[in-house]
Amino acid sequence: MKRLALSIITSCTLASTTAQQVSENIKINQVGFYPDGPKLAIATNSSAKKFYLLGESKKDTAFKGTLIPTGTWEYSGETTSKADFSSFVKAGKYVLFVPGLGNSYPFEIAPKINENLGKAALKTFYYQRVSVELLPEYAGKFARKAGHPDNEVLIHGSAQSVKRPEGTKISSPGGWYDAGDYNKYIVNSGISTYTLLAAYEHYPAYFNSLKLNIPESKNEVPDILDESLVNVRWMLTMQDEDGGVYHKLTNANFDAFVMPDKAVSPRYVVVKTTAATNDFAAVMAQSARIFKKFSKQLPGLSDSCLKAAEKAYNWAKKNPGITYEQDQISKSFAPAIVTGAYDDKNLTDEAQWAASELFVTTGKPEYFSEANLKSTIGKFGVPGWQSVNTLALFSIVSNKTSAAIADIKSLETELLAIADKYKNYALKKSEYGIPMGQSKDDFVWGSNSTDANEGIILLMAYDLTKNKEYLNAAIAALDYLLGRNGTGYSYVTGFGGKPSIHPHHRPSEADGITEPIPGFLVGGPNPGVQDQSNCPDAKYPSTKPALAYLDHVCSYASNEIAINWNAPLVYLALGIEAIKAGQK
Ligand code: 9MR
Ligand code: 9MR
Repeated sequence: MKRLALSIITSCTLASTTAQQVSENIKINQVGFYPDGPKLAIATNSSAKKFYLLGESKKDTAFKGTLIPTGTWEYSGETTSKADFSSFVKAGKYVLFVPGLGNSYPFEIAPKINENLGKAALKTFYYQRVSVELLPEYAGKFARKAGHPDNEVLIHGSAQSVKRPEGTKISSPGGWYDAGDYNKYIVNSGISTYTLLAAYEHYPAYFNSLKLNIPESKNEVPDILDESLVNVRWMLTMQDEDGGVYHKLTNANFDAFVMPDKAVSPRYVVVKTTAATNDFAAVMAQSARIFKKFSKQLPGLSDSCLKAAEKAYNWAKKNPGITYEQDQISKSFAPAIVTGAYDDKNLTDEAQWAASELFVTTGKPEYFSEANLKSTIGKFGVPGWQSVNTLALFSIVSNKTSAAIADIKSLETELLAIADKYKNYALKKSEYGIPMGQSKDDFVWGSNSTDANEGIILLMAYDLTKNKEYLNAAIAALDYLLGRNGTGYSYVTGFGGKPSIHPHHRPSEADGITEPIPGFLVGGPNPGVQDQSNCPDAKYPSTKPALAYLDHVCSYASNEIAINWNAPLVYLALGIEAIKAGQK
């Protein structure tokens, strides 16, 4: 009798502990949802039939629903059930309870739910600034000394010219650190800067009033443009007198994991390449038209950008096939350079992008014919640093450039066709209800940026059609990054109940502060595991595409941060905010 009573008590206690426990098997956006937006969670490896939405006290059931089994996600190996509570609209703080599993991480339902997240994601660019001190009034506890003055950068043998022989010193300060490392790469700067400027260009009313608390916040230029300008100005210093643009400004080897001011090895600019020069031309052409509206505040800037763009474009036309060959360069010149390559053998998309941006800015039809976008219909894809012609599509479609009118319909149709692929997959097929994972190839180095860039395509399609399904699929792309994914992590530092906490990011590691700088999107699952040798003491928990993620500082192939990953997060989170606020 006594024994029985005891065992009843034990099992009751167990049941209630389960009820209180956070379950790793409930995948949900850990930041939260808009009251009038879609709300979905995924229960994995569970046979439960019902789910319960509980208030903060975890006692009252605010909503009860049926779990709908959806099968097995091949990229994670989990069986999945959907918990859809979109019809529940009351703002507040909640957890989702699934019998047999436990509670989800907490989340909120609130208007403007992505505002703080989006602002933090944008503020990371300030934290990546090169050559300047970060002051406590803007950086809080992450204040730090200036690093890498870059006012005496050496011309590497690979970059020498008659006017600038090897060893000549040039000044090329400022810009943003690329990633977890301290180098600056034009190719990756191209898409990153474009994406922030495009966010402004597509949602000007929203960004006109968005404040980030950066040193320029009090001037009369929107903060997102001030921040972008930091990198635009650096990029301008990377153009040689003949119009060509150096591929990167770099150390010979990666710096140690020290704060920026402690990293003092010599810096070089290396060979001028076609990709870097055309990416530069595209961003300068885009800058010229955006900063034209601020010619009172920034006199002469727009003209300088356009001149630089045209000069670069002409250089690339004369030098259409110069790829970046790091091994070759290192064999021919000293020192050998072993930092990021951003090498790309296909240079057509860069030329198309540069011509298209010049067309949108100048209206000159010859640029449009040179871009020859028609030849790519049916072959545009998700943008990335290596694949930039879809950015041309974005600019032409959103600017409705008149001379292109005859062709604009086919470009719009193309954009919608790509978006449909992701919308239909997310809303009709995906076990997780996400655009991500339609193909195994989505899970590459920096896979989280694939997801965010898919989100941008969906927002562009929403903009064109006002069909809410595109918006909902874009929100699902953000849900993925914030917890509704195979690993259950929120891949944005500082956000959610289970955020990434050990990014491969030198300042976050070396600053002596426990938590990483907030707002960074880590690379995400990548079954390539190219960093195995750098992680002798830590193992990826799985090599399944959606689970191959390691929250360890050693893991640069799954847990680094990078400007080209954060920029689409900014666009996605704040683009959604702008739409929800009715501010185009
Ligand atoms: O920190 C570097 C990171 O930014 C790069 O993405 C990565 C791949 O090129 O390399 C990292 O540097 C590592 C180097 O490749 C090997 N030695 C250890 C370095 C720091 O972990
Ligand atoms: O994001 C880049 C990824 O697509 C490549 O596969 C990888 C290896 O070449 O390099 C990544 O870029 C890194 C760059 O080379 C150096 N800075 C850190 C970048 C992010 O890891």
